Amino acid sequence: MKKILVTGALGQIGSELTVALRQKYGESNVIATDVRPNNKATLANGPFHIADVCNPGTLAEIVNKEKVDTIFHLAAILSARGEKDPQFCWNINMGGLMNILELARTNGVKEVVTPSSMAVWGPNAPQFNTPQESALKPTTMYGVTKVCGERVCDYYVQKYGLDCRGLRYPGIISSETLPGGGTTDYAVEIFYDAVKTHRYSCFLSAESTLPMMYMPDCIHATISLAEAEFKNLKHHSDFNVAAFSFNPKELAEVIKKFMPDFQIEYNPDFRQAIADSWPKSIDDSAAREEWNWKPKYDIETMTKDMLEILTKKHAAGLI
Ligand code: NAD
Ligand code: AKB
Repeated sequence: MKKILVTGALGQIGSELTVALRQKYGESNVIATDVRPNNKATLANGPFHIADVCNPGTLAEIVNKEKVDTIFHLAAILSARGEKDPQFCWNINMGGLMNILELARTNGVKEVVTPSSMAVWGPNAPQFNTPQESALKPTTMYGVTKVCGERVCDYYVQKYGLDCRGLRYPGIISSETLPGGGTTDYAVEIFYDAVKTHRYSCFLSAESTLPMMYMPDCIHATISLAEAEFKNLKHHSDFNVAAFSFNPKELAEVIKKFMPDFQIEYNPDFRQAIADSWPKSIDDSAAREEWNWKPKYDIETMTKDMLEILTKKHAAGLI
C-alpha cells in the first residue's frame, strides 16, 4: 500500500484530493499537511500536520518516520495573489518545489505529483486548442514559476531518475473549498453568489473565454496520472488536460436555465489582463494517448451539480 504525503491539503484541490486518496489507500496512509491549522471536518479522520514547504525539516521528519513513498505537492500561490506579491510567489512556488524534490531525492520517496497550470502560456501561444508543445512565455510570475517547475521536475526525472509527474490544470470549479487567489476564481464565486443572492458581479469581462474543469474530473485526472505505468509516459511534468471552455456570459446563461432570475454584471479588474494572456482552449491529446484521460463533465452537468450542492449547503446554513 502507498504511503502518501499531501502538501497544501487545506486548499481548493487538496481538500478534495486528500479525501479521495484516503478513500482509495486508507485514511492512515494519507498524511495531510498545510502551513495553517486544519479547519476542515472532512479531513479530521486521518493524520494532519502543520508544515511549511519553505522550511522542510518537519516534512523530512514525517517522510522518514512514516516511510512516505509518494508526495502530492499542492502548496502554491496562485496567479492573482502572485501578481500582488511576485517575490513571495516565487519563494513559495519555486522554493517549496525545490525543497520537496530534494526531500524526495534524498529520502527514498519514489514519486512526486505536482500540478502545473495553463498559466505556463502567454499571449504569444496559440489561443485555440493550444498544443502540448508550444512556446512557454508567460507574463505572470505565477506562470513563470509553473514553467520553471515543469522544467526542474523533468530535470529530476532525467538526472536522478525521480518519478515526477504533473498536469497543466485549467481553472478548477468546486463546491467544497473556495479557491485561493486565482484568476479563474470567478467561475466558483459565481455559484456561491447565485445561490445566496441570485446576482453576481464578475471581475472578468463577459467575453473572457477560458478552459475550465469540474473537480471530480480534476481528481480523476490527478489520480489516473499518478497511477499510470511510468514506462508508458513520454511526457512527465507537463501534461495538458482539458474538459470544457466558456466565458462569464455563457456560464451565466447556463445558470439561468436552472435559476431564471439570475443576473450578472461585469466590473473587470487587474485579473482581466491575466485572463487575456491565457489560452481559450487546450489540446490534451498526449494525456488521452499516454494515460487514457477523458473528462466526464460538461458545462451543463457541472452547473447542475454545483447549484444542487451549494443550494443544500446554503439551506443548511453552511455557506
Ligand atoms: P489553494 O490556494 O486553494 O491552496 C494552496 C494551499 O497551500 C493552501 O491551503 C495554503 O494554505 C497552502 N500553502 C500556502 N503556502 C504554503 C506553505 N509555505 N507551506 C505549506 N502550505 C502552504 O490552491 P489550489 O487551487 O488547491 O492549487 C493546488 C495546486 O494546483 C497549485 O499548484 C496550483 O498552482 C495548481 N492549480 C490550481 C488550479 C485551480 O484552478 N485551483 C488551476 C491550475 C493549477
Ligand atoms: C489561477 O487562476 O491562478 C488558477 C490557474 C488556472 O492556475 N486557477
